[in-house]
Amino acid sequence: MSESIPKLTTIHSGVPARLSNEALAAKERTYSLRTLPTSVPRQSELRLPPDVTRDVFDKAIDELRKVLGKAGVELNDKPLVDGWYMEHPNTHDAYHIVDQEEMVCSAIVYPSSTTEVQSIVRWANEFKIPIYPVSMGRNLGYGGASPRVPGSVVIDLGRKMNQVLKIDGENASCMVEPGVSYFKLYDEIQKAGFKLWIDTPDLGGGSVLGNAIDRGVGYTPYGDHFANHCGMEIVLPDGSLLRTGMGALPGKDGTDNPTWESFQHAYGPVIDGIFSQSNFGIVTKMGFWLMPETGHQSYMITFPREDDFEQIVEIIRPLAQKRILGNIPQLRHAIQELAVTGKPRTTWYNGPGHFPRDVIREGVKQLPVGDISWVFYGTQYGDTASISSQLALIKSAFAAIRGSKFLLPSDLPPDHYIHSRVQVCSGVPVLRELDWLNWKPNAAHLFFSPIVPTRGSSARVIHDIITRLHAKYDFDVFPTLCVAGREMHYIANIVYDRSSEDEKRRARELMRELIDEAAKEGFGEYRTHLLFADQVAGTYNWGDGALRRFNEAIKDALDPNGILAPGRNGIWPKGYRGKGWELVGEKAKGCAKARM
Ligand code: EUG
Repeated sequence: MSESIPKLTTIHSGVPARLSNEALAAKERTYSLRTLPTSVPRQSELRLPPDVTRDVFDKAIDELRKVLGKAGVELNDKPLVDGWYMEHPNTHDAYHIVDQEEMVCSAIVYPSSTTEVQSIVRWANEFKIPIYPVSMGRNLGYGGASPRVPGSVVIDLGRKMNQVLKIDGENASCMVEPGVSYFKLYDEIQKAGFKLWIDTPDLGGGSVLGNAIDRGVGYTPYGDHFANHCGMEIVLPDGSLLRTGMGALPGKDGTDNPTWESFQHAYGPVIDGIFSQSNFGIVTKMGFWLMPETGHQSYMITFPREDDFEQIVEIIRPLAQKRILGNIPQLRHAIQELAVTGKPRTTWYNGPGHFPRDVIREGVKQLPVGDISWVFYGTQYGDTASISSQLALIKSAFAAIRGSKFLLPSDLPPDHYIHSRVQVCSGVPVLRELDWLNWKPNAAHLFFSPIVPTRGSSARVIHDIITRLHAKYDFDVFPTLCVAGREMHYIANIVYDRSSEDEKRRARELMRELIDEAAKEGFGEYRTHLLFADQVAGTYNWGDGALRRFNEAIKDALDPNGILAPGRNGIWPKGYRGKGWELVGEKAKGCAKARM
């Protein structure tokens, strides 16, 4: 099987050489727990775009082949293969929460330049065919590569547009194309010998550009990916090209502006934000700041009682606001200490229903962390003296919690998860987080990701909602909280078995109820799976839907034909509105089967 691990040296989405053994092990474990066949015959034929006949579609595809070449256009008419994280599909959502065949594209196209992206956009306008750009399609847990409107043509930008265009050692910045993964950017920086860090999320296979425009999060001081971008190039829905920030001002003698990757705001309205989590343009280049290498020390603090939760959050708030904490730390529940061992759930529990608290307790007692309820993973940065003064403050603040323990990586065995945290928190992209996926056979995951005030009482409210509803729908609760000084991203990772229609239905119902219950408390999601986008967008309805109307005005102005990613992030072009496309329950238009 090892030769079947895609390598970064042969494909942009591949595994770096340093991780090939780990990747092989991850693949073998995932497949050993799989009961689903690799693929099943398609139930229905090629899924056409809405209101497009096969004849018109074929003619349109012929036209596109003239521009992109035969190999640049691929019909989605073969059996669907879910693959695994490093060999993910661009034909559908590998982590399908509806029928595997429900959210499929009609074709995938592979532009090799911005000019070709512009041609594709003009083609879409001519034939009124919806297009759906993905950078790499690894937005797993949020919809993967699947389009919101079935039958759309997916533009796989990354396959051929995957260059690190620039690394500037002095300015500590870079400019990348959509197909550059964290793995690739890291390798290129090492190869070139720059003493610069990247900022990576928990898994390193995603697109740097794609994650940032979905406003993803990482764990060095540069962890807010969108906040640390600088400069964009965008293909607009009419096929024209735009540069934001200082990039709008041409450099000397036709060069790029010398401060394109240096100053975000430039002059006039800051428009970069409207190209994140939207369907207003296709980002083909994006600049990022890189952090100069520095000293770092990761640590964990464990807490014995479930009820320590509120106090932990109260202690984090001032430490984060004063920037004593070095990064966005993660607070995890003890059950994650079991999950990140990579062992299946049945190692500890074979009974019915969700994982009982006393079984978590018995499980963690056997681990080096012992009988705990919560774990805080933090990292401090700088020289030895400043790290030790920061740590003194942090230790004394958390010492207020009886029975809390402070541990360094050197206090834990070499196979403990903390060593993976050390890498992530110093900008080294990894694969370790995949171990969660051995929890169940055929496992897939879905994230519920509300924003909640960094306040003990609010933390309790959201945690109780999440715990109660997970119990109602029979799912184990995996809380990971990324806690900042004023708000926290509470990420509840719903792990479900893709072979079970019943689990998928329960996962959907759980999500829908979570979104509604959280919204009643004023908590909204920072990001969501594309099938919940309408519902989440609908909760941001202050002023009788003022934000939705504003987004629609922009959408209609920029994309009058409604060809670009209709429905993404709950923004529908005028041609789709009020026709039943919005999905807030189990049914919506455009779906082959009644049940979504
Ligand atoms: C995680 C964090 C996220 C997210 C999805 C997953 C972490 C998983 C902070 O954002 O959106 C361990």
